[in-house]
Formats: sequence, structure tokens, C-alpha cells
Amino acid sequence: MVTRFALALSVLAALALVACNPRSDDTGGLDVRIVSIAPDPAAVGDATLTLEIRDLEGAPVSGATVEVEGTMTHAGMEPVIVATEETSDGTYVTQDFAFTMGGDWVIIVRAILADGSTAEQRVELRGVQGEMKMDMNSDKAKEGN
Ligand SMILES: [Cu+2]
Repeated sequence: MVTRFALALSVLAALALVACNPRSDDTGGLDVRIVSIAPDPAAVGDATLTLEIRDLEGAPVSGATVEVEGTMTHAGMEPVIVATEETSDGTYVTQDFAFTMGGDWVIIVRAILADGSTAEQRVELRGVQGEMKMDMNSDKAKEGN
């Protein structure tokens, strides 16, 4: 029952996020996108996200420091935050990313460009396959750990 209630809450939280927070992703006019997620479809476990950053003219943006955060909308979720490596001009690949739970995720890409400016993009990733249980339901976690 607790789990079901928690799930209902997380759905409500997701709806609230959509309804009340029409996000203005601050990409500074850049095109920041996730071009692939492996494995596909996404599933619990190790995963590799490939991102592309392009400028207004569509040219690859090289030399950025890019961090990727994966999180979920329910309370108590510990986000997964990793660095990326630029594998070719404007293409950045996550290092040691993993989906820790099944369900709906939000991927947040944060880039610090070579000139010091920043860009942030959020992408909803629904239906990551696998167990939707989380360790947070353990008694230890409930006590605030
Ligand atoms: Cu979660």
C-alpha cells in the first residue's frame, strides 16, 4: 500500500511539474539534444547517453564541460550525476551512467561552454524498463537514514 501511495504521489508530482512549471530550459539558444541512449529501449543498469550540442548555425559546439543528471520526480530519489567525454566535435558521451530504477526519468544536461556561458536542457524519458522498487522504501531509508 505504501508503494502504491508513493507511486500515486509521484504521478501527481509529475503532473504538477508539467502543469506548474512550463520550464524555460536555458540553452542560450543552443541546440542541446540527446541523440541516443544505449541500450535502447532504456533499461535499469548501465547506460550510455550520447548528446549533441550545436550553435544557432548548426555548427557543433566543442570544448564544453558537460554533466548529465538523471533523476525521477518522486521524493527520495537519489539522482545519478555523471561527467561526459567529447568523442567528436560537439558530441558528448556519458561516463558511467546507470538507470537505478525503472519508470519515468528526467534527464538534465548541463553544459559549461568554453567561453564560460552555460546551457541547460531537460528531457523527459518515460518508461525506463525494470524494477520500479527503490531502496528508499526500506525501513532504514524511512528513518531518514
Ligand atoms: Cu526513482
